[in-house]
Amino acid sequence: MIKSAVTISLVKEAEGGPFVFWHDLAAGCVKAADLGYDAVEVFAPNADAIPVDELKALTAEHNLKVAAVGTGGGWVIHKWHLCQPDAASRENAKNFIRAIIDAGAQLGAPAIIGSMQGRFEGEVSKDQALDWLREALNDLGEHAKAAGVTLIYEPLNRYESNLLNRAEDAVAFLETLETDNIVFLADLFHMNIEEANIADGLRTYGRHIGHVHFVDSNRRPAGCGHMDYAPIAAALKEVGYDKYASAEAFPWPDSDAAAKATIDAFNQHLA
Ligand SMILES: [Mn+2]
Repeated sequence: MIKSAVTISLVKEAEGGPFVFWHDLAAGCVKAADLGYDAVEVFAPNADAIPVDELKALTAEHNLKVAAVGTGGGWVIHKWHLCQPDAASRENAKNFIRAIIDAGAQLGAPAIIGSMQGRFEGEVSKDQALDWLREALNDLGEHAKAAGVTLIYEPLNRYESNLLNRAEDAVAFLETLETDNIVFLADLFHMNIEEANIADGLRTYGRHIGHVHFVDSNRRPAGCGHMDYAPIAAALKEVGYDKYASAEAFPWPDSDAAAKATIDAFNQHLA
């Protein structure tokens, strides 16, 4: 059975971004539980800002899980990523992600590498960037495995990264990794831009899908754009997907309405 989750961002610098609830874990957990969500996905500025004990207490009180933790604060706040030309920035990016993997693992939550993958530009060739990404995912994937969690890699659309935009390319890249602990995040907003057919893209990811960002074509909450969810739901069932569909969407028209719209769409299509 697919499980529902909703995002809570604690990152001031990310305001305006596609997260449903903002700045208040306790309030977000109350609302998530009231609407019947199974879990929350937490985006924090860094590992130390993930209040592990508080989150354990809140999720226990409200019968929620932590679906995943984001790592994009390293990019949003520090402009670090895994493919920067200087080794020190790449190392900062890896250390930043490693610490979030460890914090998430204490909550049973895998970390997501999205914007921290970076891009190739200037003096860095695509092959060089992919080599650095491969090395980082092998290292961080094994680190996550030792901590008892998977590591989630999120292919992004062309306006956010020029590394691996499509399912076919991402799966081919996965086959070159040494670690077996990387799973894909199928973000329906990114896939709507890049895939010829979203359902086919989900079948290409197949059993490697470890997380879904459940969102509409315009990054508004599911049901507020022109996404056709019936074939998407059929493809997810076909590949046996049974993890989280998480609302990573703009808080449109506001946080509460976005959370309600998403859980309604989840119950209609994925439950
Ligand atoms: Mn996403």
